[in-house]
Amino acid sequence: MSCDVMSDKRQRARIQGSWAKQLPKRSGPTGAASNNYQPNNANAASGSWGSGPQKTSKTFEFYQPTKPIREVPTEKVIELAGDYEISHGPSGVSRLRLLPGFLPPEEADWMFSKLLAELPWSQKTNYRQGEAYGEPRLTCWYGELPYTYAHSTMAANTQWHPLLVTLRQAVEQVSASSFNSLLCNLYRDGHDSIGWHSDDEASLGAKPTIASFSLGDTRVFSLRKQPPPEDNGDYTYVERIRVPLSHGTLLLMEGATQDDWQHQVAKEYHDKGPRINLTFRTTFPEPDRHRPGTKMRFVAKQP
Ligand SMILES: O=C(O)CCC(=O)C(=O)O
Repeated sequence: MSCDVMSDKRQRARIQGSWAKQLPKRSGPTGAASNNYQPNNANAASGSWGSGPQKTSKTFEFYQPTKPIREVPTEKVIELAGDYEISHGPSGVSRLRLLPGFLPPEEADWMFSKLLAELPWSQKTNYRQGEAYGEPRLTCWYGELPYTYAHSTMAANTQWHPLLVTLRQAVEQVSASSFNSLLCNLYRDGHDSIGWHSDDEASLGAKPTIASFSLGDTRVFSLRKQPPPEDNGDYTYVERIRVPLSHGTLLLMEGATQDDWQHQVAKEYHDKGPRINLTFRTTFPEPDRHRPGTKMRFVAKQP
């Protein structure tokens, strides 16, 4: 995929200036002191105020910046069905697969109202730097094991709702993966959200495939690439992608996506109705978490 760029307002000025020290007075061929200022080097254009008998003690020097100007990549949009290799490093290939209309609208309508009414939704209490806060959405967790993120653990619902069993089979078939766990999210309106994070808990194993199915109002699923180490956590210049997830859409995240990218669903302050998002995952019991290739990261999810 090519990468368009736009001018970065934060870029360094193309012409920079600084006050320079007065040059030492040169002796002319006759040995007399000269009032003419000389450029410091051949590439620099110098200006000075005052001439002839008026003396100034400083010059203003203009020079080209030596650092290359960095551009902020234009955010890409993915909205058509297809497979997208969104990056090829540093941890390998990151892939998205988008399937709008995975479930036809009438079935999606019916499933939405059943799940809204019948799943055991509740608000999770998370912790950031020891401070408790209510996650701004409702959730419930299905699987064989509890699930921990943002320093708080969700108990597992081991009896899957029959609709979720049917849906899981359909998702497994199309993704050629198997899933033993499901995080259900209910965004009650546009004020509900989830902040930047990766699904990289040790319990999910290395390079997890995550299948994310959406019902209800369309919300923007955003991704941003992890910055290179030399940027020290500065996301200013990273690649960004937005994927509007509409009623009945399935999105697969595969390969290195959880290593090399973060994702979020930001708040949207104009009229937004409720939305349900179901993310199918595979979780591993404790001993398997230490198998070769599994990255042990204990970075808290952001709210
Ligand atoms: O709601 C979504 O589309 C994404 C949910 C998500 O990223 C998560 O729960 O980890």
